[in-house]
Amino acid sequence: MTTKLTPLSERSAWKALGAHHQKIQGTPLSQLFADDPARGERFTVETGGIFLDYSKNRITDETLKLLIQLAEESGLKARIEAMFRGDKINITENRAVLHVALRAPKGESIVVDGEDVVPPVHAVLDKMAGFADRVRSGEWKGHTGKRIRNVINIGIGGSDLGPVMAYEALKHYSQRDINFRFVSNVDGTDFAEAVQDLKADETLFLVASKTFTTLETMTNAHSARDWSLAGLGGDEKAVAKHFVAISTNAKEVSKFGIDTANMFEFWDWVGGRYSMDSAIGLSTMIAIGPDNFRAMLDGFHQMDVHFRTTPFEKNLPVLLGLLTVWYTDFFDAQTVAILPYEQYLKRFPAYLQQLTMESNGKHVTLDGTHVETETGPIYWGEPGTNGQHSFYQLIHQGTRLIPCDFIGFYKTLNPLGRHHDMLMANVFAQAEALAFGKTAEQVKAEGTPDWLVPHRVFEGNRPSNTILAEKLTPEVLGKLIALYEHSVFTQGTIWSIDSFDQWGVELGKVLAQRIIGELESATEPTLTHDTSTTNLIKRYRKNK
Ligand code: G6Q
Repeated sequence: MTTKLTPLSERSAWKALGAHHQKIQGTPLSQLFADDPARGERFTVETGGIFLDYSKNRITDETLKLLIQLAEESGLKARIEAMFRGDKINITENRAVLHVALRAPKGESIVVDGEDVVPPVHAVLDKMAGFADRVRSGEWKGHTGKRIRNVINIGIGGSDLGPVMAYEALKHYSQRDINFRFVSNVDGTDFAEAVQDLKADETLFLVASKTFTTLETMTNAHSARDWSLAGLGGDEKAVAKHFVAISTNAKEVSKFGIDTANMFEFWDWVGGRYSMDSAIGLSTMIAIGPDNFRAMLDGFHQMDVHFRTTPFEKNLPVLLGLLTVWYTDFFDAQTVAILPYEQYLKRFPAYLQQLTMESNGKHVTLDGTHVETETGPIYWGEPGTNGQHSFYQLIHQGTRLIPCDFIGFYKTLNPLGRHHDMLMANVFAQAEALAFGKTAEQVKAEGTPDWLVPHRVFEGNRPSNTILAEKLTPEVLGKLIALYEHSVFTQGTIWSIDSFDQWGVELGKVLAQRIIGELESATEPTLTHDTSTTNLIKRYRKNK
């Protein structure tokens, strides 16, 4: 099913933005700040303790007005409502997109195909809580009667990146006498290293797979089963005590040998990369406990309400999304750097890579035509201050424009001498240096010899957002993730793309299935690939 859309280039705000860009692109940030002494306070917005300073962006009031007009002309309001209402906005898979239902409070109602999905969401959360409490307290025993000391999540993509990120982000709140590990790669090293120092009778595997057919996950799950049985004397009954499943596919779960009583369900209206707050987050809940998990959901929900009800000019995810469109399409920015100044957020950039790039890495619009502009930028990043000693050079003095999101907190979870002030001084210093740079005159005035001056000039005019919150709690993490989820939604709406499918990952999977047979075949296979692929396969077969 396709809908006819007004092409982006025909939306009047888009045309106006093009002309406006011509007019302001040469105006440096230093000028914009000089012209408006209140800019640093004016271009900020706060909701539920998440503060966004977007003043160091190459925008004026007119830019904002036009970007908001663009959001309106692109039907953002109606599309937000359609998502929250449970309309099947993922048109290529004919699915509703309801990660917002995963954090809807009890008593709310969202109906999909005639069923209110909120009560089942809470039933699964309650079941997860019961199980998590039993594992945490030691009441849940392994096959030999020992308590669980190791929890290993087996999953990949959306069934891995969220759980890993959340575990790392919320480690401060985790139960420290249980080890948490994550196996995703089909490379046997991932599994081998994860279990090499563990005992099977103390180890619980969470097999997290929406489809329960994913090659990597099922291969790892089978190896885990073999490893467990080998360590537990081969008694098949052990599986029930050492394996639980998180899936939408009860049939495949029982086929694997996991009792569906030990299955935690979710639904086809939860996309993989939007699923860390569903049962896919079971490892998170075991680590931090049900109360903290619910606090995280509450954080998500607060940002959902903000996104749905706040006028665009004060709406954090909308502003963040529109700024990304502004740089991607008018300044030809190729990437966005995510720079958390919080060690616990070390996997946050990797998590956001999937969220943003799998969602908006599309070149076809909802009506099946080729997009007219660039879409999803490349997201990447590392925690500060480490990045400063490696790739920041290119952001400061390279030839590319790289909008940056700095994320910092007023308080640290690990107060240690002056560390936190030093850390935060670097956030403010980097954003300042990027925006305002250092002129040749300033460099000369420092006594720099003439020949060296050009090397030491910082052009500045490099945009960034600064996001601040009190401290990294489960609630704040939920808000931050929802902030980016809805920013992605905003971008996808402007570009009129389906941010919720991922057909781009299919072709490689199909080809790999065929090649697996060719690599493993006992007789010489007839290869009909291109000459490069054929040659590589032959070479591998000869040398393996
Ligand atoms: C996410 C994608 C993808 C998915 C994995 C794992 O949006 O769909 O990353 O999460 O391919 O899929 P399963 O959970 O079905 O194993």
